[in-house]
Amino acid sequence: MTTTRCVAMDLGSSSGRAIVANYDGDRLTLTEVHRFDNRPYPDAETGYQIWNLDAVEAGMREGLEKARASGPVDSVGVCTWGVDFALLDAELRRIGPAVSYRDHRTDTIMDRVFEKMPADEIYRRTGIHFQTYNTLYQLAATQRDHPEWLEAARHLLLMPDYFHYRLSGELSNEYTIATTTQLLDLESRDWDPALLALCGVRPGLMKTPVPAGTRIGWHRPDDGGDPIPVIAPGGHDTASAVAAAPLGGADEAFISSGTWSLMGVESARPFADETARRLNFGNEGGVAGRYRVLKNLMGLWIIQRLREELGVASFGNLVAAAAAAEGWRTLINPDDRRFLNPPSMMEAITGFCAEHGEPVPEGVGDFARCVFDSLALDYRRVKNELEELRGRPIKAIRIIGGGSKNMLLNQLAADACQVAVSAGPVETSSLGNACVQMMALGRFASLEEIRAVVRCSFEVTDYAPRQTVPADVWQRFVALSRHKRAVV
Ligand code: LFR
Repeated sequence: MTTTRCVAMDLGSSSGRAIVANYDGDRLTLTEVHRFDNRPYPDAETGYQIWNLDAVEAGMREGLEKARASGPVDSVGVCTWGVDFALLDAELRRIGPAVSYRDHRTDTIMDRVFEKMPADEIYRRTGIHFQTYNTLYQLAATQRDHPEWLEAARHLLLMPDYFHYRLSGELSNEYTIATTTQLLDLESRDWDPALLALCGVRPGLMKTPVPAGTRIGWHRPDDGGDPIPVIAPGGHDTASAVAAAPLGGADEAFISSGTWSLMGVESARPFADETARRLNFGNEGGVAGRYRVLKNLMGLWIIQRLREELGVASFGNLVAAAAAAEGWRTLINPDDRRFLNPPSMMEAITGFCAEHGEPVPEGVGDFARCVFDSLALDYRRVKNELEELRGRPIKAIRIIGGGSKNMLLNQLAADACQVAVSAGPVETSSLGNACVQMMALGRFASLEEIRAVVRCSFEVTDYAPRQTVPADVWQRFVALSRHKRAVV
């Protein structure tokens, strides 16, 4: 059988990667051919935290060249983090910087938006969870601070759409990434004009979203080589990750674990009733018409920032120190707003402890352990909420993404949630990205087929609960997790 070779551009909020996926009709393999840093930095002109889109584009082009140098490329597609966007003018030039969702410009804007349309109404229309950084609020901040950018804009492209445009010259908006904006009508799957008006966006700035798996156009290499189809995967990295997650049925929850922990279930129908609204579940659009009924939890971001601040050489050292530290000693609410982007993560944690009477962590191990313990308890909170929402038990949890390599956190998740946890594969965003391209090329007929091949191509590790969480620890966490959440 012939081999299909697709390039997944997996652009994350700390690094970008070009990954070649190979499918020989039997098994899938992944090879990383290029990796580069991608971090927001302060813009000299506006003071905003912004992305260096030109550097990302250069990294992406270099990655594609390396992929071509190593063999024929059947197609290429880009997936990225959610919500951030670029504005283009009538000449297709960028207007203003691409601001990062971690910028503080949206800190107080939600209430201003709710004055114009109540939160319940926004949820009823979109079925999307409230997060300070959703595109809706970023655009409201743009309208407040830089209305001239919106005046001049003729196209709004989410990050994957922008890079698809740079590769192919074609303008498009892809559905899964469009759902992260909180501007899409849940039913029609098209932009909601009333919501666009709310944040000063003229109709026509975005195109009707195309489904994942749509061929956007062609990339014509500078050296005159054969044109390469540019195929939109699930443009949202989480959509791509879940597409490749070998889920074991409707009652298995996923946690896509990386900078964020995205926890939820896959569903054929959205959940946007009163319970879903009260619990703030989002219905992000998935591949093949499915929904990801999920929440964003602060995830490994806190630990990434701590590692930098504490000067710990490797992530493994940090996990080892945490494993040796006392469990359930200090608890935090990882979703507290202060952790979204503080000047110092250590100070943010000690400040939280002082305010809530939690013992202050005393060394690297204590700090890291407090984050892992608290994340595991957060998983339990969301598991309980998913059970309330769906009226049936969650029977198992699958952890995918880079964070699934963290054996301590995997075990803590099994202990806190008291269900079996299965960890892996690791590179699910790239995998799902490439597999959806392969589906568009006719190599796979369905998500089920993709998942069956993923299952026999990659290792997973199973964890069973080993201990239970003391009742008083859980009560403490519940009390702490009620306040000032940034993301859920
Ligand atoms: C994960 C992710 C989340 C999104 C967050 C910010 O990489 O895409 O799904 O909420 O980044 O965009």
